[in-house]
Amino acid sequence: MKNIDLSDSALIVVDMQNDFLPGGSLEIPNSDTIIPVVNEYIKFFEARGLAVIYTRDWHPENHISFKENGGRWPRHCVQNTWGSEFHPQVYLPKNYLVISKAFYPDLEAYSGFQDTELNQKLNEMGIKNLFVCGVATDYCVLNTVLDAINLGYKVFLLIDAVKGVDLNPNDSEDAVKKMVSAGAELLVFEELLQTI
Ligand code: VGL
Ligand code: ZN
Repeated sequence: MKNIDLSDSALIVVDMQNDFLPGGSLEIPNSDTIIPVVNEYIKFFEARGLAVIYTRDWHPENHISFKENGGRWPRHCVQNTWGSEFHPQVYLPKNYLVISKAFYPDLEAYSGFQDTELNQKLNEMGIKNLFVCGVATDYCVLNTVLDAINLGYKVFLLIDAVKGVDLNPNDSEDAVKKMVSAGAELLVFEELLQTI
């Protein structure tokens, strides 16, 4: 059994938006399979009065990451469109915080900390431990986790509730290795349940 102190903890749900799920423009294969366990985590945190924070990719139409603008991705998560909305099956508790990122046309931002108020909000709430789930393991989850560790947070990567793009077959696996060697601890929902 792992020794996990849930005080000063927050759940970070990364980019669970329509465009990253099946039927979206940057569909991540099988990403819908993590929705039930993502929801379990959200309900677990909500039930204990712990913070739940959702990041969202929030691009302007002329974003640099789109193929039409010279980038590598199909147009996705354009502000105030269906694609950027949270997937309807992803549970939203009564109280939650949304952090929008990658909203400058000329800047890619995979990390939820880049050009956002996320670190400041977490400091205000006295959060020290972050539990991270969502998509994509090899982009936004990876960069959010690495930034969090560099900022001094203890990070638990919820390995049963992440999914990657895998443009190259091992990208997600490599990303997990990078996060673990940087100091992230892997956790599955069953282990979290055992802490109570
Ligand atoms: C992401 C690719 C492009 C992500 C965002 O949320 O991981 N991936 N934009
Ligand atoms: Zn994006």
